[in-house]
Amino acid sequence: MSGPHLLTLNEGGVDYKVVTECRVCKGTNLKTYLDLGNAPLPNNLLGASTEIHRVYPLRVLFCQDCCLSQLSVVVNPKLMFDQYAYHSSVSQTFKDHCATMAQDLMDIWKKKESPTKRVMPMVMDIASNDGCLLREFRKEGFTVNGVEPAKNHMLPFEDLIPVIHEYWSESLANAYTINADFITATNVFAHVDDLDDFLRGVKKALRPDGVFVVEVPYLQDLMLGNQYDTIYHEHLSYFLLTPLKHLFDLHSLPIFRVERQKIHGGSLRIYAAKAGVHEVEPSVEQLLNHERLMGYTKFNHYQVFKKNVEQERRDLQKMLMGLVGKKVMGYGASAKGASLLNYCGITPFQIQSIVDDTPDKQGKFVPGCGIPIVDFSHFEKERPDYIVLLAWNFADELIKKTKHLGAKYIIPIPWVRVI
Ligand code: DWN
Ligand code: ZN
Repeated sequence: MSGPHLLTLNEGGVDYKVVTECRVCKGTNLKTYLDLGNAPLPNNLLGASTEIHRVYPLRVLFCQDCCLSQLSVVVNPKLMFDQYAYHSSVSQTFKDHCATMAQDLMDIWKKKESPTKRVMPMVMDIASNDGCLLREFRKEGFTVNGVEPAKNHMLPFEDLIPVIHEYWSESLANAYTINADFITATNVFAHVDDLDDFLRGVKKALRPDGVFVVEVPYLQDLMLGNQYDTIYHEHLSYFLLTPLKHLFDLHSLPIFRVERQKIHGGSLRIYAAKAGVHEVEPSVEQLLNHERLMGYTKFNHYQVFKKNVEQERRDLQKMLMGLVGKKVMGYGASAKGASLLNYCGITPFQIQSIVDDTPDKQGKFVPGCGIPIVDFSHFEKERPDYIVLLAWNFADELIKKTKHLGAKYIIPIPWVRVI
């Protein structure tokens, strides 16, 4: 949807490519089930509301061969991730999730019986962002290493955590002797175009009996929770277990356990290892059956999503138009927030500003809709009548921090409501 300052699409330019084959199975049986129009890159925040920026088509395709949902274009990752405004440590809920994950992996390590077991397990976190998960691993007693392309995510020297500032790839794995007991990749697998190269690198960097742990937003939760706002250009793939199993089998890295996690509106955590190392647990077959029985392996199942999304857009627009004249602020200048605001055509006319506790985002503007991002003190100064929770996945945490303001809350997902 067009916001106030959009440019036209860069047809034929070099900053994105059009997807013609499925990134998992290489099939060409791809069918569109959702078109969200043209959208800007949600974390490429603007220095001024009038700053020029580009938009790209935002369309989701379903592969009728392996059931992977994927965007119809791939934007050059360097445009999105060389500088990355998102800092995962800002959320306490996510920090707690990381602490639990570190304990879970340490439990696996403690139970492991092997004559070649190290004293301290070594974990490498791919796309380590601001080191949120690495710090929790270190507290648990792991030796830690990070890989993170964003140049603005250099960890302070005092942290003593080595980070390779590159994009993960097979050639990077070849360039270093890594030999990790665990490799983790949370909220990055959906960002990756060449998953084959990524997995070849993982296989190379993992010890023979090492474990690879991936967390991705789960497509079933996205559909059931009407989380259309989590569709944006950073997320190239929307995963079910079905295509993930297909992909990991192709690389002889069988998934031996799968868990559903609550984080980020519902995620899948999968555990994989080299063939023959771990017995495959029943959780894998159970979830595959569930996806099939619920209809997720058939295109028809996805067609209702479009109607729900359009209805939600109308409802949000109607509610916000009804509040014009009131003070309405947002909380959480999330990527999903930018996606939602652009799709729904919201401007500073309806939401005057958005508070975000990430210093890198403050003083900037959400691309497309031009809404300013401000620091927390603005809540105290402005005393809003309504706060729109644009990071609804952290609603409890955001409400706890703002309860004293006495504002009403608007939660836009899965359906627009005021509490
Ligand atoms: O995969 C991705 C996910 C995991 O994270 C990305 N591609 C980018 C990012 O998506 P997002 O921006 O939608 O994620 P969050 O974590 O839902 O964003 C929350 C936003 O809210 C951040 O900008 C931080 C902010 N926030 C805050 O200011 N105060 C959050 C909390 C909890 C707070 O107390
Ligand atoms: Zn496919």
